[in-house]
Amino acid sequence: AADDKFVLEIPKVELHVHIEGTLTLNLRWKLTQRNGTILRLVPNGPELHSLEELHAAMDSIMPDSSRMNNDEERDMFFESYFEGFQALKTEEDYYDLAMNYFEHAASMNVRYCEPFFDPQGHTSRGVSWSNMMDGFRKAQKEAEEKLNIKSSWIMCFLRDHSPESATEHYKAAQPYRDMIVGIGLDSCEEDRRPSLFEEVFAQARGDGFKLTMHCDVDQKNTPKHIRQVVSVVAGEGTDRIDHGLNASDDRSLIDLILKRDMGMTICPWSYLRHTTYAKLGQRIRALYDAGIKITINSDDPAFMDDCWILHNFLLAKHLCGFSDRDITVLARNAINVSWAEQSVKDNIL
Ligand code: ES4
Ligand code: ZN
Repeated sequence: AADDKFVLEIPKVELHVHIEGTLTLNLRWKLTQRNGTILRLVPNGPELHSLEELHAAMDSIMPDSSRMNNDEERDMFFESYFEGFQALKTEEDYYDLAMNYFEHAASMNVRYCEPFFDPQGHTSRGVSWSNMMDGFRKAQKEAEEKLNIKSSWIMCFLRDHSPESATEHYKAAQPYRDMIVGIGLDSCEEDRRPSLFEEVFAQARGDGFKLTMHCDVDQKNTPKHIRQVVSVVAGEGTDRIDHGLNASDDRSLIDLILKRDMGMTICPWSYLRHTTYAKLGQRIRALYDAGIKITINSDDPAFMDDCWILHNFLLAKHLCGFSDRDITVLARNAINVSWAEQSVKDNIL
């Protein structure tokens, strides 16, 4: 539609996208063929022998076709997400993964991004830091030169792994610190409160990294987790919240987030499996109307019907009735709460 042209063309900043969640089925098939690895959708699932079988397997677990409840669905998502990691081995694989994302993002006029990566999901399979980071770095440089898209990485710790593992990975990443702007926390939140990771986050803050943490939507204890992320972890809370949509139901949380002027990364497509369109629109709108600097992002496009940042902007627009002026505010929010250098921020919109 003609009015979608504005949403496509506005220069964007993306702050919540898991690079492993951008592994499209086409690319996964290509890497699997190249490396001769076994392809499955989930750890104990049947071996898949063609791109068509991979597509069919993914379709069979997509939320709208399923009879699963929220917990089962979340577990199925994580199983399939981490199984995708199996396709990634060589430096070239990591280059291809990152380049594929940068190309999608550039085509939607993303000018700067801060993608997440999950090192523990790679080192645990015996992949070296240099394969991972050198591949990412090569893609990052090429994307800046050829696609006009700048980037800096956010290293996430898997919250279902131990705090000790997080600390080990934090130390091991130091040779690559020039590529990494922030530290995040992701993976399955069940019984894994943010403050378990206080120590490593405090150290990262002391070393000059920015901090953010996932508070997934409608999990057990979500409001408690949001409160820790805002005001407890690393002494004064983190710098941004990833998701955190439940704050919309709690005026005291909204006030805390406003007081600290924290950004929130919202990924509308990710929430469709939890909720109705009306409720989702209301929640996003409540945060926006309260004046919180929310941003629109894609999360895991390859696991979400191939919906990238543009589709998430369009979904937010239709759910919340955002005008072009609102879209501009959202795009500007992402610039403001990004961790780019001021000179980069000044040259986006
Ligand atoms: C994630 Cl949707 C979601 N939640 C938590 N961690 C994640 N990692 C990748 N996608
Ligand atoms: Zn996420």
